Amino acid sequence: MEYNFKETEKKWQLYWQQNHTYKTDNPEKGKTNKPKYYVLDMFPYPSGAGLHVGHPLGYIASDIVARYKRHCGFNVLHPMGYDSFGLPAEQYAIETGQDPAVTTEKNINRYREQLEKIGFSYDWSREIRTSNPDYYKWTQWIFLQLFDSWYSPIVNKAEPIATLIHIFETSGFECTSNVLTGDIETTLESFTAHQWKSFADEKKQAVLMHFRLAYLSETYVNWCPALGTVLANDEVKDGVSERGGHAVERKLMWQWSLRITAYSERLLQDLHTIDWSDSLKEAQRNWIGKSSGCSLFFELENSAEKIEVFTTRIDTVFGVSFITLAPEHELVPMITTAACKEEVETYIDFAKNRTERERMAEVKKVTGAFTGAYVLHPFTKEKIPVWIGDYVLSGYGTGAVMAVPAHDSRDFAFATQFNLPIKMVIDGGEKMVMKDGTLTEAYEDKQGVCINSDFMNGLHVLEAIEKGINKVEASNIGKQKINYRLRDAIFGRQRYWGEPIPVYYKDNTPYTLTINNLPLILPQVDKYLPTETGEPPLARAANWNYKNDEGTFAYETTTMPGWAGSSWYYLRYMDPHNKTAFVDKDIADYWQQVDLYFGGSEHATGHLLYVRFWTKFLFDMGYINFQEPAKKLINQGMIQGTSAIVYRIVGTNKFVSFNLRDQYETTALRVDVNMVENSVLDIELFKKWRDDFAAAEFILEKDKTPAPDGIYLCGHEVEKMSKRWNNVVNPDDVCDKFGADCLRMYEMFLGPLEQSKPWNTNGITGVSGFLRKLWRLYNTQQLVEIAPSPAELKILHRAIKKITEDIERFSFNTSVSTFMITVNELTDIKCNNRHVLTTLAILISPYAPHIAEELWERTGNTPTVTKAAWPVCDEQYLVENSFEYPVSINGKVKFKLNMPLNWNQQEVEQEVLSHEKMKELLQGGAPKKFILVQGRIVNVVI
Ligand code: ANZ
Repeated sequence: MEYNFKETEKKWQLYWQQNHTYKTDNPEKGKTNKPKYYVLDMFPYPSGAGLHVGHPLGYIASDIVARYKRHCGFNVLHPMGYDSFGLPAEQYAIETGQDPAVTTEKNINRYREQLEKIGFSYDWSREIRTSNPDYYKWTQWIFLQLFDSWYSPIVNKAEPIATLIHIFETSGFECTSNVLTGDIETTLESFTAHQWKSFADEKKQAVLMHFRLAYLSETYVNWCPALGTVLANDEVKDGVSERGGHAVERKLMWQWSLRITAYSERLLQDLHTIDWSDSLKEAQRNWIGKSSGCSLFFELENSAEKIEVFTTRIDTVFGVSFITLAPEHELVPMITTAACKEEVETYIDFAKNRTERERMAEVKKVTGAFTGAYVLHPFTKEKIPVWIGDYVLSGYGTGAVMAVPAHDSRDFAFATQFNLPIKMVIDGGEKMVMKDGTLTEAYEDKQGVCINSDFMNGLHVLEAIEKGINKVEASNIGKQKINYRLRDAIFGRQRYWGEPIPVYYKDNTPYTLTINNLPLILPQVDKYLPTETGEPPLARAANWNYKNDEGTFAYETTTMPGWAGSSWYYLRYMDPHNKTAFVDKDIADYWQQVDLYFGGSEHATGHLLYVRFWTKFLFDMGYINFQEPAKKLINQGMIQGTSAIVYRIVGTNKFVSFNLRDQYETTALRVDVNMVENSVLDIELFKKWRDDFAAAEFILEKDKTPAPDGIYLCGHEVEKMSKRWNNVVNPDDVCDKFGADCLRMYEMFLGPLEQSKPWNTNGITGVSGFLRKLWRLYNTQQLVEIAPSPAELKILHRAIKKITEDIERFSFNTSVSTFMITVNELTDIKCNNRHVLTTLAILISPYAPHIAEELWERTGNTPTVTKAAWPVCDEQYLVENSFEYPVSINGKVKFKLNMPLNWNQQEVEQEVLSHEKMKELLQGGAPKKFILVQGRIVNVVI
């Protein structure tokens, strides 16, 4: 009887569903509970396209670990859900007028169906959807907590805003001290406790806004007119929106932001505590971008104002030949002289439409304008011109640089462009690129000694930096400073399909709702577009207002960004139906961090930074007792598509096969990969694929089978799996054709999990053949209930050892080969031992759970194999108990003979001398001496 995967897979999927096999229990109070293990996949955004074979790669790996850990006796949390708010659903809504809630639901159903087919062991009773009001009630609640908190530099953690109010009430605020502001830049003026108490509520709220972790402020944002929304820095790639590739410009707008920058240092330091890949940690480190240096004030000529710069290279201060301000710098309008006004304004206009990234990336295109103003050098008192240039970013440091063209390449390019002086102050010896005694490019190395630098002359760069900072502080012209590149996270989107921000406005002052008013349900609107006056779509909602005793107030109309719901979802899975808290504290104490998190590395500076930030905040507030969301993280590689290519002879409807294509002038065309098997095109399907190919003709490879007509061979290209390239392979189709177990094993077999690799179905038949062979091993002979033979035990325990080690180190591809070898060896020795085959069923169950259940049942066990204890390797069976001795005569090896290692001299001698070959060699003579070196050699002296 052949293996019928269709029947088997259906049978067990139904069984699991009906018996709630994968339901995970929360700990019971007062009981000793099983140890826990939390394994999580990044939840998908349910797009209209459904899953392709690349998506399940990580899900299969995590499922193997989840199943394995259950076998090992852990209480395993392995949930799945949907990140269901977001732009694509909304774009679709705009195009078709359909409610995104409806299309999202439809997409989710399709995802669920696809996931179920692959036999994942998710506890579906814990499913969450970020767009579900029961869920986003708590996303909104976390927003309220952020709004009601500030980051206290005194205790170095977030605290309720009430503690700050208390400080204001008792001691007021001193703007020159950073006791309360820490690293936060603020324009807030000092006030006394007495003044604070006299402030109107509106004023108090405005002051507190400078401290709240969720705050409203007027900031420059990446505005994408085509999408009608603000985008986060990580959603802008190469100056255009990551989604859709639309132009992005800078715009000053009132925005909600989250003060992630308060956590910069902790986000950086705690990277040491987690087991994430080095490249991912490096990406976060760079994104946070810590740099230490100092601030320095330059006094303006003929003015009481000063320009403050941030520099990491105070050692070069005597090389400053101009100052560059960001075009947005607040002093620009004030200092620009009448003569320069027009040029400066034109330039500001030009710079406005360029994103930060463009500005940083375009080193070659140097632009700027002279303000007409001068500052005085703090040490030499020399007059130095002030320019504006958009290579200086307004949001970084102080938005102003002291330009040292000899030692900074951006300043060098600027000086060259505008003919400004270049003064060398570091002697880097031969490493400097010179022509006629002048530099041809900036010498940027932090190596060399100071020259032309007054009190720093002769010092090495690093010594000079230290001495320079000391001098600056002693002279009261600046101070030591640490800067982070990380920006606060903009939290409002001018879009419909997101969580409403639970805020209403009274006289332009925002007030938050209380928990009793949550969730603030996303209202229905007539269109998913901005209003005629440019307000976000929520402004269209009829009768959508906040009402209390004082009156009726308008709600905030922006919604939360796509990353809000995913910043805490791992906590909700622990306690998904809790109506009174986002997660019960005891339950969170039990499950703790995610032990193993699988997901793509593209989330390095988005989701993975935000989820760390929210975790730290919730920890600070005492809601959870851990500071990092995931102990270990694995980035699975991408599965690329293998596109299939046919070659059309130019000007005809004739297609030439791959090996013959050089004889013609052709154009390449990507065909649907589902019409191609082992590179051979199914011509009939191709003709039906598109009307214009119905009458297509073919030049075939005649020498290839099947004769006599030959075959059409396609060419291949490895590229992203996408509808655009016709190379999408759907997991449902693979399941229908080969079965889910085969898909699972094959995806693992493709290669190391972390590597990207092309999907190539050529090898899948091998895995499918293996499963059939496995089936036959259990189904050709009557199973026997006797003690296993040493040979059987050896094969079995070797497999136990190898598979256990493989899973422990996430090397899933090597396990698949081990299974193949094991099944071959057991087949060779005609194993029909019930004990051995029962154990093998457990071993394979994480990888191929359906067939494993069936084999487990057929070996006389009661379901389900998923609950069976993981077998333990007994090393004694692996010990070699026989040896293939080289048998020599007078030191020359004559033949080999396999003998048990525990035989004594007499037994060995008897066996060797009675062997046919030996008798032949001795020709009746008796040996003079018989030498045995145990486990090594036998030598017969004649
Ligand atoms: C003088 C100098 C001389 C600098 C020199 C560098 C080399 P990181 O390490 O990235 O923090 N800078 C400061 N603020 C800036 C802004 N808003 N936009 C663009 N550039 C800015 O870089 C710090 C250095 O970047 C600072 O040190 C400043 O240039 C520049 F030989 O000051 B430096």
